Amino acid sequence: MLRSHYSSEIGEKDYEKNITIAGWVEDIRNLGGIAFAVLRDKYGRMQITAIKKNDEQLFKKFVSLTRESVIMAEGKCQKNEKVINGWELLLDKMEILSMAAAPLPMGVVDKVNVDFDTRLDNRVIDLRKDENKAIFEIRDAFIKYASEYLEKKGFLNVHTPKITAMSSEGGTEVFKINYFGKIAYLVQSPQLYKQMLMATGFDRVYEIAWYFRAEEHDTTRHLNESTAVDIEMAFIDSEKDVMKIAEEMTDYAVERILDENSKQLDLLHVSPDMPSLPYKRIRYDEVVEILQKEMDFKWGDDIGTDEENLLSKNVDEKIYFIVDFPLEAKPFYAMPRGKYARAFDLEFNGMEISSGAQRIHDYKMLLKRMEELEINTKNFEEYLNAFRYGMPPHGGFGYGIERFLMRFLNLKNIRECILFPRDRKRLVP
Ligand code: AMO
Repeated sequence: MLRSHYSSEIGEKDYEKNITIAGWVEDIRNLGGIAFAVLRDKYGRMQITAIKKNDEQLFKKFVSLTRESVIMAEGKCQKNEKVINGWELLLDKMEILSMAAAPLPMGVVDKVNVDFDTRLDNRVIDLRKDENKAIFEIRDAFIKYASEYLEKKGFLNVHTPKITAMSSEGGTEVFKINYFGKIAYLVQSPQLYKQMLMATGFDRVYEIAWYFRAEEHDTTRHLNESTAVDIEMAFIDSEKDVMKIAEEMTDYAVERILDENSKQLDLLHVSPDMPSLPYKRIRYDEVVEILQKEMDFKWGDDIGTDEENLLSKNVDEKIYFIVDFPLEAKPFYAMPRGKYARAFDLEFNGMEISSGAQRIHDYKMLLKRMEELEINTKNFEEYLNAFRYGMPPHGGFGYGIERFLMRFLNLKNIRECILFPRDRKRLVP
């Protein structure tokens, strides 16, 4: 037996014909002489009807099915106006591919709300729900369209190491691992490598990157393992060239998702209306003025969650850049402009979804900056070497995929946007 159709492929042409469908038994009702099951596959659902008097053995096997068992069913496709889609399969033959244990740890179609931890503990079953699948279909679309945009703009897709002996770029704790007796780290971002690649002549690179951060946060917006679209581009004039890519990439991906993924957006009840380009730019100095009206905030302070929330209440746009940060607020590699850094954050409904900068490309200037910040340059020798033999001006950004999705889809917890979240307490499944 082999699947001949997905439920969604069945149409007028198939009525009265023999078809084979396969999937999960979502629900089963035995009315004595007749029984009905709803079979769910990747694209939808279809009713299977079994009649006792047609084949008693088959009927017995059919009604013994537990919810969420996996079957392959063959039979005639017939019209039935009373059921989903207007057709049903009149069962003729059935193969049980996997009988599901009962009871289920959580339901797939039940309207009962289970708590988030139970959902994550049973993520495989949780992901059978249409609305949860839809998040990952949009996630796939976002990555596809962001990549499509970057490819069109001449960016090369790369993969940099995730295990490194080099020190991290700073600003966060990293995971230490034992690498054949040597100390190594899981990278916090591809930062150092993507900059090194600017000395190769690739000019423009991007990576769908993994970030590993040993932060002790336990919030709805932090993960210890997260993903990002990272880019780096050479021969730029300033950070403005990088910001243009960030906003155009967002706009392109959103437009494509709106065109192609209306089914998923409807399921998630979202109709995102994004502002047109260019996105608003707010200088850090203006941010200080806005915040000082309502809270204790000094020039140079970090913009944390409370500050971001307050700021977004005072800014009309839902997505905007914060620019001209104090130099001290940004990592050592950010290009200075007086007391400011040529750096930016992209905020989406009061949460940072991306940050980037023009970087220092001059070897001596970079050394000086690292020394000012009392960074041990010995730990960065390989990185620094890349700046000694010809490094063009460059910049880039890291763009959190889960953060973007959380905001774009109005989800309350970032864990909704990654298949198997890793947080302080969760290492399984
Ligand atoms: P940053 O540390 O700001 O910058 O990270 C870039 C983006 O990655 C996402 N992000 C996270 N998402 C979920 N959980 C986390 N713990 C987490 N940490 C970061 C955010 C953030 O905006 N190297 C620089 C980028 C660059 O300059 O190119 C960097 O890593 O959306």
